[in-house]
Amino acid sequence: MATSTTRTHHDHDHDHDAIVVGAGFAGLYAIHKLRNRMGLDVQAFDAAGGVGGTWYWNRYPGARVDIESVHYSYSFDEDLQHEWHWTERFCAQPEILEYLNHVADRFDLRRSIGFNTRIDAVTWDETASRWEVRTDDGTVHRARYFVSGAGTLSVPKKPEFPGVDTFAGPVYMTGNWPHEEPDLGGKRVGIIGVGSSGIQAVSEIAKTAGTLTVFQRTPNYATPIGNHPTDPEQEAREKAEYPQLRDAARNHFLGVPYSDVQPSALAVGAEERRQVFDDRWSRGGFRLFIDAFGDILFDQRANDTVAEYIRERIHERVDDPETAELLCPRDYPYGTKRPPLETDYYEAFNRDNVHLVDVKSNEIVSVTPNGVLLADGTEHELDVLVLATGFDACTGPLLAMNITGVGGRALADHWADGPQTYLGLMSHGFPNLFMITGPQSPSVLYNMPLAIEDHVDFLGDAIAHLSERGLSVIEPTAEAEAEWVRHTNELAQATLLPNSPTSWYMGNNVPGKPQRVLVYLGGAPAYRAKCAEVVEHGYEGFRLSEGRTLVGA
Ligand code: N01
Repeated sequence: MATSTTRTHHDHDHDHDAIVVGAGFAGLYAIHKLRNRMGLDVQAFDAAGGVGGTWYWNRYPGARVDIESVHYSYSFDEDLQHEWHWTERFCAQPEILEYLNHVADRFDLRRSIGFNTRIDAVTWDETASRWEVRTDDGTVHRARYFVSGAGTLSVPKKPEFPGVDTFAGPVYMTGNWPHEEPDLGGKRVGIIGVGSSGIQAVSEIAKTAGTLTVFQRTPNYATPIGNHPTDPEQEAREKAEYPQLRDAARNHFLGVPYSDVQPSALAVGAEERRQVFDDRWSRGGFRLFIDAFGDILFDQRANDTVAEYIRERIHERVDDPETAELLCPRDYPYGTKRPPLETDYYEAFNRDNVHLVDVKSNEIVSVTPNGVLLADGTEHELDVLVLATGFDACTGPLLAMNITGVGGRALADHWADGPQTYLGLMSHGFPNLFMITGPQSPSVLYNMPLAIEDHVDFLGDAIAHLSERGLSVIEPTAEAEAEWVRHTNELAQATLLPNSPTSWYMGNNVPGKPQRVLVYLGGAPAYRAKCAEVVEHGYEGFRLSEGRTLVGA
C-alpha cells in the first residue's frame, strides 16, 4: 500500500504521465519518445547538473568510447545522424558530451528535466495505480509510468579498504571526476584499478604526472583501440550507407556491423589463426573479442589461443620482462571480464616515471594520510590518489532509488538473491516500472545507444498498446520472470563467464553482492527476436489490466 503519509505535495504540477530518471543516452531518448512523439506529460530528473549521464561524470583523462562513434550514437533521427560530425573514429568524452547537449537542445528536452535532483524513494500506490516518486528536496511527484534510465555503471563501488578519508591529498574517482581538471603535473599520483577506466587513465596521466604508481590486483587483457581522426571519405561512405549499417548493427551480437567472425579458433591451423588475430588486432575496436572466432567465449581451448596471443603481444610491447609478465593475465579466460581497449597503455610502463605494484600478492591494507599501505608494511607515498575501482553494476543504480512495489515489497528484497526480471525490462510486483537496459537484458553487451532505443521503443509501444485498449497497468507474470531468470542463467553457464574470479558481469566485483549474471548472453539479435515475438503474441508474459481508480489523470 502506498505511503501517502510521506507525501508533502499533491498538486497538478507534480502529477505526470511518466517520470524518467536520468539525462544520459537513455533518459534523453525516453523524454523525446514519450513527450515529443507520444504527447505524454513527462518529468525527468538527474542528480547531475547537466545532461550526459555516464559522459557527464566520467571526465577522467583518457575517457573515450570504445565502440566506433559512427555506431555509438542515436539512430532515431535521420537528420541528426547525417548532420553530426565525429572528429575521431572513437571519440573522447568531451565530444560525446557535446553531442548529448546538442541532442538535448535540438529536441528541446531540457525543459522536462529537473537537474541536481536525486530520487530518494519510489513507491507504488496501489489505490491509484501510480508511482509516487520522492526527490531529495522532499517533493513527491506522481506518475502512471516510471522509467529508469539511471544507467548500468553509474554507482561507483565503495572502496574495500579503509582510510580513504584520512588521505592528506585529493582523492579522485574516475566515475566522478572533478569538472575543473585537476593539475597532476609533477605530482606523485597513485591509481588503484586497471579496468577500462584505469587503463584509459594510466595512458594519459603517465604523460603529466611526476610519478605514477599503478596498483594492480588482476591484470587485464587490454587490446588496441585503433583510434584515428575521421577519414572524410570513410565518413561519406558510412553516411550514405547508414540505414544498412544500422540494420547490420542491430543484427549483430554486440550491435556493431562487424561481419568477419570465423566459426572456430580450433578449426584452423596455427598460422591461419595467427593471421586472423593479427588482422583483428591491427584493425582495433572489439574485433579481436567479437569478430575473430565465434567460440572464444564458449570453449576454454579456443580461448587459450587468443589469451596466449595477447600475452605475447604484451611481452613485445613492455621492455622489462618482469613487468611484462606481471601485466599478463594468466588465471582467467579472455573476455570473461569486460575487455578494455587501449592506446599506448603497455608502453606507459616503459617510462621511468611509471611503476607497477602487484596488490594481489601483497594486498592493500589501507589508505593512510601519506599514501597506500600494503600488507607487507610498504607504504607508497603519494600526493594524489585516483580510484578506478569500478561500479556496483546494473542492479546498483536501481536499488539506490529505494523502490517499493505491490504489497510494500522492496525491490531489494525481491532481488535479494540477484536480479529477477522479465526481458531485463520489468520485474513482477513492480507494475509500470520500466528499466532501460536493465539487468538480464543485453545492455552492455549490445551497443548502448541502440540497446537504449530498442528498450524505449518497446516501452513506448507497450504504453500506446495499453492506452488504445483503455488499460493502464502492465506487469510481467511471476512465471514469465522465473523463466527469463532461468534462461539468462543457462545462457551464462554455457559460456566461460562464470570462470572469472572478479567480473562485474557476474556481480562478484562487489563483496557481498549476490552472484548472478547481470547481462543477457544470447546476443542482441536473439534478444530482439524474443521481444518481437512477445509483442506479436499480445505481450506474452505480461498481465495487462485496468488498474485502480486513477487519481489526477
Ligand atoms: O571498473 P572495473 P572500470 N584492491 O570493475 C580494481 C565501462 N567503461 O571503471 O579485477 C585492488 O572494470 C579491480 O581489480 P580486480 C566498461 O563497461 C567503459 O574500469 O577486481 N584493486 C579492477 O582492476 C567497464 O567494464 C569505458 O582484481 C581493486 C578495477 O579496480 C566498466 O565501465 C571506459 C580493488 C575495476 O575495474 C567498468 O570499468 C571505462 C581493491 N580492493 C569504463 N577493488 C569505455 O571505453 C577494485 N579493484 C567506453
